[in-house]
Amino acid sequence: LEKFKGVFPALYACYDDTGEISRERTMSLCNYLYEKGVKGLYVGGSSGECIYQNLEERKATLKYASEAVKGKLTLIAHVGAPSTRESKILARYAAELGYDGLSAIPPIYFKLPESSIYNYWTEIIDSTDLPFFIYNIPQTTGYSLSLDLFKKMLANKKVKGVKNSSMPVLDIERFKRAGGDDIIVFNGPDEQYVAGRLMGADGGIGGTYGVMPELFLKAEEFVTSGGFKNARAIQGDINDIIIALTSLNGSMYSVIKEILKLKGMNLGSVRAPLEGVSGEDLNKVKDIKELIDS
Ligand code: HMN
Repeated sequence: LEKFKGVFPALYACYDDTGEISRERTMSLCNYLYEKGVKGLYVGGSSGECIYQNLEERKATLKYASEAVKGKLTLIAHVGAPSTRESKILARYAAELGYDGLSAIPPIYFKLPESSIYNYWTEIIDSTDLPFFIYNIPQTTGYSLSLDLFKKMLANKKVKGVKNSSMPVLDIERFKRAGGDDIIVFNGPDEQYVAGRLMGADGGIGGTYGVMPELFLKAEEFVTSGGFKNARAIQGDINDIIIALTSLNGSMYSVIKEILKLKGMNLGSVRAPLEGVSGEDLNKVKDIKELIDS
């Protein structure tokens, strides 16, 4: 499981100027993050705007990321989709491409009982031989993974852990305690990376890593070496930046993409209904970039 321990940026959706998935831009973002020294990538998650893309588009992104960094970075494919059928198509495709692991949110839109969530994840898991990581993100799905269902899922040997984006760090401790060294727990809330690591997370997957990979890699280094005072200081810097990123109009991902544009990496914009940055706020983007660079 060593290859799943560390800093995993959640890959941003990369579009061309007409809003279509861009092979070139996806590959250059993957290469950029590889050169920064991250451990792996989480492809097609929230930051990948998965829910606003059709199957062909999601397959294209999975393919381009693997073309860029397969064998160099650990690749996890997020395959959660509205139906079980579509999720399995994505899962099998990721396996064909040679991905290292799979992940999925619980079913969305209809509020389904835990038995349906169990069946959904199990059908995805049964469709390939890949290790599977549950994606717990109650803020967006409305379902908060229970310890009961987690333990039930762990009975399946292909379930190798959870990407936990719920805010209580206690959840990370409980999930890690339930699976110990046999599983990987990924910290989800970037604002609590250091806390998550201390409470048992083996690393993290995050939506803001891509715009400031150096800071998360540094925080990781300090946590590993036991330099907690320094780790906390970096977490503070990270949190100033996250608060700034989420203070403008437009989605956080559009703010991030504007910053990356200023750094010379054009990933296009975000897909509606996510909104771009506009007006006065475009000037503020420059200040946030400076905050990151300082
Ligand atoms: C992904 O799936 O693409 C992200 O990793 C999701 C991730 O856990 C984010 N959580 C939410 O969006 C609720 C965080 O990285 C989040 O963006 C960050 O903590 C800033 O609030």
